[in-house]
Amino acid sequence: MSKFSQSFARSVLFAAAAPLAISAYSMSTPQTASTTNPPAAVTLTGVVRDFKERSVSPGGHTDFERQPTGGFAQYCDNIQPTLGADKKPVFKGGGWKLKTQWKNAQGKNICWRLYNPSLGDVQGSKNSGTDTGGIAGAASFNKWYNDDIAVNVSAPLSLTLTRQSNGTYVFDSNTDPQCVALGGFFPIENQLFGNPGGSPNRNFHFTYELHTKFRYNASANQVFGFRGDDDVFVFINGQLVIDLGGVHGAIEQEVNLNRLGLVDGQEYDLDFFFAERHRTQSNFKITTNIVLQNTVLPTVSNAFD
Ligand SMILES: [Ca+2]
Ligand SMILES: [Ca+2]
Repeated sequence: MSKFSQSFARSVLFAAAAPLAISAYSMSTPQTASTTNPPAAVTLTGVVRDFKERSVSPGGHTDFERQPTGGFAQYCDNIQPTLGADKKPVFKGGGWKLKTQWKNAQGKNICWRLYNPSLGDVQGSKNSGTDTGGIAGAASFNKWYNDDIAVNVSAPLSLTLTRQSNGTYVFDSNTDPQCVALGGFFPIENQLFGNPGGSPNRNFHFTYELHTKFRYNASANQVFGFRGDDDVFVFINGQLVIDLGGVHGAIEQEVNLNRLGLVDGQEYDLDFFFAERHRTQSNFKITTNIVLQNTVLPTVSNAFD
């Protein structure tokens, strides 16, 4: 069975508010952060927003299939380091094209903001000058994760993270059967705005947001990692901890929660924002040993028949 919904079948939960609910959604009671009896899978429900590329008129969004001035690459520091009061990321600009990755002592890519030489981190480097990474500005970025009938259409979308033998929870478009069959992460294939043509003719150009919470366990070495393309921004406790901005191939970055000054045993938010902006690939992999729980689902524009 696929780990994400492509069919948007009706479900009881969303029948009143959103006919385009998803078949993979679980009605089970919320998971608890028990480490003695961890769930075999965690299903998270977020909002997918479909867009059309910038060359489509009318209705194309200027940031989709926009090549950054400095070329296709990872760009950082274009988003405000603190999540907006409305729980959405805020464009800042003044960012830069990454030259070499910031890494932890284990050689894993980390967010430049979390660099801590006392932990054995390796300092990365940036190219000179500023570059927004193919984002026109605050007004255009604001549409990425907000409904606007002029440029997007939204619907609920669930992802199921499956517990591995090593205790981590994974959703990976490289192994999910439905993704493998489509050649990548295309959860709204032939849905919403439909496929745009081009090669391959998949429904590129969409965003996905997830709002979750978890309980911090200081002794559990809790880690959240993402690998994919294009932009990904992750906030924990409202602070930017993964910054994979830009239009690029699959890139990995992870955050260890012990870096963040959290209070042991307290509950925190993890807010996740993804954007698929460019052919010809769409990759998406979450790896975490955190038992994430759903929080309030943002509203969707497809909430009517
Ligand atoms: Ca699209
Ligand atoms: Ca892409």
